[in-house]
Amino acid sequence: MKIRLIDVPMDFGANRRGVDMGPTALRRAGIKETLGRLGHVIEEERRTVRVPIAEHSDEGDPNLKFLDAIVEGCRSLATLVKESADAGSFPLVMGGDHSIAVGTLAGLANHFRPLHQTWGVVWIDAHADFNTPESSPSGNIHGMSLAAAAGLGHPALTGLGGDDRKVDPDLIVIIGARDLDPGEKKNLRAAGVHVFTMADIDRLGMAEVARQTLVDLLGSVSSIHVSLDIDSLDPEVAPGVGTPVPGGLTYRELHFLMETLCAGGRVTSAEIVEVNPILDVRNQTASVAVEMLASLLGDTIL
Ligand SMILES: [Mn+2]
Repeated sequence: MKIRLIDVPMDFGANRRGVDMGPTALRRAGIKETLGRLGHVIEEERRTVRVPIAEHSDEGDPNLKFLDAIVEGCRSLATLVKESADAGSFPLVMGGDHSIAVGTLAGLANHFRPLHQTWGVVWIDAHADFNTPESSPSGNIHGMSLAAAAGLGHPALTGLGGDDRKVDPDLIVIIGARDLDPGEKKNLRAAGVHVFTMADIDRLGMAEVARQTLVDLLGSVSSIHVSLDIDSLDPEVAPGVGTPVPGGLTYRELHFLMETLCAGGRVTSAEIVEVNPILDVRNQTASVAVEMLASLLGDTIL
């Protein structure tokens, strides 16, 4: 398979500097070599997603911090993601904070729409990123990106790259959630997004969660996008994240989920976000992220 690496050094959506170095950390952890060894042809997206420097930028509305800078970066990312998918290359977007999903999902929507193809999103995250400016306690846009893709929130985000709704909320599955804001919970219920919380994973086991995701919830779609927020893992496994939440996925649970998604044969794009090397321990979090992506992209035990 052809895989196109797209670097997005974005940190405007989070409240911590450092996540802009995520793509560098993933490269140091050998993402290119690891995926190459699996037999993939790795392409480099050489055009840069323009992200201004935070200290030179104006925060703007405290309920939508750095909206202009994020919209600018996401617009250019949407174009690169669409072009990669149109060219038959698997877009692998390397963040950056999770606000970049606004761009990734807009690009995918613009790719799939003319093909009349149905597609779904598996969002693996400690959070749901389903806030609106009204419900968000922090005003950080990385907590609003999935809602925006589902058509909820500020028009500059929901309308980015075209139509207001990028993804049908019925075809969004969140896995690993354990830290949701009160207004966000209401948004999720009203939209009809399916959420597997950590408690669901405890009760059902990851094998059953993966089965329900692929068969019961996304059985009808021809393509699946995987958005992997590395803070879905327990902070003991992945300490280099801006918003760690205890009680997360084990190394093995996430690995098994990646293997099962791969075996389903319908994953056609992915993004990895929130790797923050300045909060990390010897690049451990980026290394774990690379191992997880390798499993998503065909690495098997036997
Ligand atoms: Mn997230």
